[in-house]
Amino acid sequence: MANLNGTTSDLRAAFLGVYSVLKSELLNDPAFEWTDGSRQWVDRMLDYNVPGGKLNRGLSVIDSYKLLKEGKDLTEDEIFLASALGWCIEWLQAYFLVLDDIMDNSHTRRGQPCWFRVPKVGMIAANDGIILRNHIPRILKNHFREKPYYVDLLDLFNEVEFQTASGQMIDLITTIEGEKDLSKYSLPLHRRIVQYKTAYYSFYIPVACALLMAGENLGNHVKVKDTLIDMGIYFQVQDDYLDCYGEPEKIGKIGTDIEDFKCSWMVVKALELCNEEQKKILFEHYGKENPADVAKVKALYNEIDLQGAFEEFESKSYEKLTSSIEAHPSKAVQAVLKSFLGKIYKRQK
Ligand code: DMA
Ligand code: MG
Ligand code: MG
Ligand code: MG
Repeated sequence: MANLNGTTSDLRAAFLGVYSVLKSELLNDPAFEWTDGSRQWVDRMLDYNVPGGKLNRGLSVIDSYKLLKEGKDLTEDEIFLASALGWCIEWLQAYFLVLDDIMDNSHTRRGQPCWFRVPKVGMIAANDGIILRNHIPRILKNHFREKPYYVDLLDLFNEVEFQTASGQMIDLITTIEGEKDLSKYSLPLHRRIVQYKTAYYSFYIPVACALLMAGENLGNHVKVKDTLIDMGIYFQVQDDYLDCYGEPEKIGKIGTDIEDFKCSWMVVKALELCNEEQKKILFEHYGKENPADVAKVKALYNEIDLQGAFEEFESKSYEKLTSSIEAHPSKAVQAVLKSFLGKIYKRQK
């Protein structure tokens, strides 16, 4: 196995090595009578949906665990276990993304067609999402059953899944056909949506996994959780910004938030900056499939310099997050949080 105490590219290679191990265990799961066809389906579905992202969430379990161990070299076993937890988070993400792309009617993800758009997949993708979700407790059972923190891990994944699905629900019910109402969109509503749909599974769970592995009680780290949630909110505002202004070649997906009438940070901020006349344009054209309507909304965003407003939000968030990080008593915890913030500040993808 490549050395996970070494460089970043070694780390990625070794992390991907653990993926192969976990995948082959799942493809030989004795709880199912496999056929060649079913095994090939799951094999291809996993390769298509699980390992192709930035892997930030997964890799940060190892990173965080290492920092909590204050730089001591990790044993092979610790590296494998931290990687397996990292992959459980990547599996969780794959599960949510496969279903999110169906619900958001998206086109591409990670530079390729969304899974449900692949020929012969279609709505089988819905069940594939359920399969992905069910792989998580199987991985945990295979590798953590005997650990004193096994129950806490199961509970953590359950809680975070519930929070994420609840966030997705409020993201989706604001866009119900016939009930679209821009005047309901506000920063507090946006905050609620993104806290639940993104922050717990993207920022809290990787650190929580590392803390559990290090023998910590999660109840003693509420302040760490609060900082991570704020970081997750900042991360989703970036996602909302990139949906409109990101380059599809870099972010690997084509934005659909304007068409989908999403309660995005962009539209919420625009509502705040618009005069009455501009508001009328927004009310008329937001949430329509037609490219001409989308273009009208984007032209308005340019007119009110929404990019400038975002840059201001970005630097203010960075300052606030930095001081909240520096208020943590433990240097190891500070290092974990700073490493996260460094990875996402001014991200282009
Ligand atoms: C992402 O929301 C949240 C989850 C739980 C997948 P989104 O629809 O803005 O994500 P993306 O822009 O990646 O489709
Ligand atoms: Mg989406
Ligand atoms: Mg979505
Ligand atoms: Mg988005």
